[in-house]
Amino acid sequence: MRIKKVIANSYGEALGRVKSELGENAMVLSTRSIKFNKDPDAGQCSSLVEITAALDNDAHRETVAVVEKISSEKEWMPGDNGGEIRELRVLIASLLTQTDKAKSLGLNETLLPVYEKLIGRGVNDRVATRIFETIHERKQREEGDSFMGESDLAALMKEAVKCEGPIRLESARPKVVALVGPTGAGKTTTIAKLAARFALQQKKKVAMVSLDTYRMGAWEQLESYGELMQVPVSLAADRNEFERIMREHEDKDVILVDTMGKSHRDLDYCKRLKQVLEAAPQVEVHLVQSATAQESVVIECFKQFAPLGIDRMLFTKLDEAVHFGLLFNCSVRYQIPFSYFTTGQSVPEDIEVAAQDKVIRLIFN
Ligand SMILES: Nc1nc2c(ncn2[C@@H]2O[C@H](COP(=O)(O)OP(=O)(O)O)[C@@H](O)[C@H]2O)c(=O)[nH]1
Ligand SMILES: [Mg+2]
Repeated sequence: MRIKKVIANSYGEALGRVKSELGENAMVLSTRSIKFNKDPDAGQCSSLVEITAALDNDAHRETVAVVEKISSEKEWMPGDNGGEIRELRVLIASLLTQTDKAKSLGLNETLLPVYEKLIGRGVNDRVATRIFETIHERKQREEGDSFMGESDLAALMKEAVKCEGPIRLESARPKVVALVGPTGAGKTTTIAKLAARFALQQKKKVAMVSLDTYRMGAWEQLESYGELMQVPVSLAADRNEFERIMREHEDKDVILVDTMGKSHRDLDYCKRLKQVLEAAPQVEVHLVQSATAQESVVIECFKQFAPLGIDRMLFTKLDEAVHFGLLFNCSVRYQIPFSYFTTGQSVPEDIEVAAQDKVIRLIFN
């Protein structure tokens, strides 16, 4: 990386010199205003501008961060000059659009802020890059600058989000749905919400089964919901018991299976769970995760639970999440349909069927 400091009378002049000395791919790392008294007797004060810039083709991401930082840090500016900040942003944005990465993604002045917005909303860099590569390829195929901006981007992203609607009940046999996932993700609460949907709203025959023999209180939690809704709740300690309970509930429309909360680091746990669930060959597995979880933890969970065969992704605690890029990242990475989103602790209200529009709105709004 080549680093260069330039001092000039104005931002425009300093950026012009950066460009001419380091070339089109130069990136601004920091800017500073230097005040000095031209003529102390006359009280005349003037200022110069110092820009530190670097030349590094892979530093696009850092530069995006620098732009964000510059716009949030006003104290380096002489006075509170909004006009100068805007002018500087425009100049920096035009510099950014000249980097190799921006060029390869077709990030012009319209698209660069949209790219930045996606990154700011938690869409990861690799996923965002893939989106803009697709847009760029489409534009080149269609020979024209038909891409308008955020609304087109939203439409394109919508295509990548899969939703399969609510749990579909089958007439021939009970539908068996198991919620799996890390401790505290909201499995038991969500089972109660689903049971209420089916039993109270749709007047279906419902049973709840808990495989959570590990946590004190987990069973009582489900049982008290069962009592309120008049839905039977059973506890299965092993595969034989689970098989027996399945036979007992052959007349039901839907059997909702709550699983134990164990750490995603317990690798044997998934093996044991798989053996038990195999007693219900048609089981539909929903992986439950919190929308507030760290992406690295979410990725680990997908790895851990993958041997069960994950049919749906179910995200909880949307009410507590700040950014929703995680949902989109998971859509692109795993291509598994969403089933439901939960939005609070109230049973049965705080649950909704997942929808493509909702995911996109959450990301952009
Ligand atoms: N804010 C919020 N809290 C939730 C939501 N779903 C569950 N919870 C809370 O998360 C905690 C753990 O839920 P629980 O169902 O016991 O998780 P489990 O260990 O996966 O069974 C409880 O305090 C729930 O009330 C949700 O959508 N939003
Ligand atoms: Mg639980």
